Amino acid sequence: MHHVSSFRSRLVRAALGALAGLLAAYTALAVAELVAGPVRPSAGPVTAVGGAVIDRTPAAVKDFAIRTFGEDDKVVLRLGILTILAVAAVGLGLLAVSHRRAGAAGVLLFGVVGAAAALSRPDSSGAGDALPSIVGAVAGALALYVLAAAAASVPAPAGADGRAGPGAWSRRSFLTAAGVTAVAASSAGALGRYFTGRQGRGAVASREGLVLPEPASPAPAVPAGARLKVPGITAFTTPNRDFYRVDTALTVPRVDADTWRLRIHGAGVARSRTYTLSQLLARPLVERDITLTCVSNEVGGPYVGNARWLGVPLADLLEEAGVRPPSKGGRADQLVARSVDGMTLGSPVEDLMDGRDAMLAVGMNGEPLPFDHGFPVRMLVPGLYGYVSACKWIEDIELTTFDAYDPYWVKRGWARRAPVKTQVRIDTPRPFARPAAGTVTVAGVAWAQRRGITRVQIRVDDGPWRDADLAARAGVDTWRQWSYRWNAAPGGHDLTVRATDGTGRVQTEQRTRTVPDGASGRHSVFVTVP
Ligand SMILES: Nc1nc2c(c(=O)[nH]1)N[C@H]1C(S)=C(S)[C@@H](COP(=O)(O)O)O[C@H]1N2
Ligand SMILES: [Mo]
Repeated sequence: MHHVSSFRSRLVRAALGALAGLLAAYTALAVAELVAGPVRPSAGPVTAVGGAVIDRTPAAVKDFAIRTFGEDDKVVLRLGILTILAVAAVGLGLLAVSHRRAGAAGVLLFGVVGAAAALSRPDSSGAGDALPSIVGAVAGALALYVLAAAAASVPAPAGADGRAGPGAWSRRSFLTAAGVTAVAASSAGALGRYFTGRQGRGAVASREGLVLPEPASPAPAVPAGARLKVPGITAFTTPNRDFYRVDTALTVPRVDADTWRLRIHGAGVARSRTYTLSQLLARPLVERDITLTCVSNEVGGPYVGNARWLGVPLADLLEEAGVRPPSKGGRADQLVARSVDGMTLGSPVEDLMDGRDAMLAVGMNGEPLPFDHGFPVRMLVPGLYGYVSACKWIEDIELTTFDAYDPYWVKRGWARRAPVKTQVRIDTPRPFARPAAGTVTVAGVAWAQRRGITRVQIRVDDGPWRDADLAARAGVDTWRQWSYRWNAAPGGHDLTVRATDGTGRVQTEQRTRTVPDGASGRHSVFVTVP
């Protein structure tokens, strides 16, 4: 009898301790959110730690995460962090029932980790970024201290060894304290989200109020024959909602276009300049269909899209600023674009000024850039992978050299220079499809930005290479659809494709990984014809 009650009372205390730990963690996060909200939402502990994890992820692991979780990788990361926090919170809660100070100190330690993460982020703006984690942790530690005291003094049933000291709290007092903590923390969290939301609403209003000017140079018409009507083929123009998204932002920056500025400065810039969005929009704009590709795209992968972009020609701005390409004696060979979230991307100045349609894009498929894709302004350079060119939420352009500065991805093992490799993808049939015997239309898209696609060939099993039918050519900077009518005989078959670019070069057979400068090799799909 005696042992059973003592065991039960210990169990109750443990449960209350665990609850105290979880509530303390909840309090810490909510208060941190309240502090971060009005200042800098990305300095909140979960976002900061998640960002710091992303920053430190080696190229290969980052690629693995993107491949495995797709664009849900950030949700997975966030859930992972919250899970670890919950487990730690329960642990600290149990500890705190017997060692109150140690438990509270543990919470403070987590605050230090969060603060360090926030300070280590590339977008950190100084010591203030440590505040959300520190203040949150102090609140969490206090909550744990008080709740653990209440949990520890819940009177044990008669005969148990846990003496209820003078002034001991009853179980009901614990529940009251817990309830008060929960309500206070929820209110803090809600207030924090309100502040964050208010900033976001300003940005949303500025985007909704933005009227894009007509382009001085409209996009050349896409020939009707450039869009094939094959079921399952990738659309020539990717709708914004379907456009792939790759970035390190755990919370998508919501930039207010009315207060946004772009600065251009650095080596060879006669006088540094700052532009508002209205100033950029007052310039002659170009509109172009351009295919954007991510270096993390596996052979046959989904991280490529084609949109109609509206933007300010970048070369004009650079020339006005006095910048010359290295081939004309310019001092800077690298342009480093920096975003509001601290991302840095470096592009060769020579490429930006060689006549291609490098631009500061403001429009995507007829609307202002979606927030996910860089509102209000992003860079876009045909022929270069996104990580060396396509800076979203851009706010600063610095002219420098490749010797002097390594941007974000280069520091993490990716190549300094990365022109897009020739690739072709089979969209239909899907891998392991079971098409009926007879005529099967095999189709997909091929891209080699700046060079264009002149030929796509397909091979069935070990047979000869046969020419696929190419859709009409829309331009060297866009992908090109293709199709092939295959007379499918029963059995298992490997379908392999290869493309030839405008220089006459056939895409290499050699398989490489995405790291450091993009995957090469040929896409093939296995199907079974029943
Ligand atoms: N600010 C910022 N810009 C960025 C990135 C980023 O992480 N942060 N990722 C780059 C990469 S790797 C690619 S492939 C493109 C993707 O652009 P999208 O998300 O609009 O498709 O954005 C580029 N611009
Ligand atoms: Mo990318």
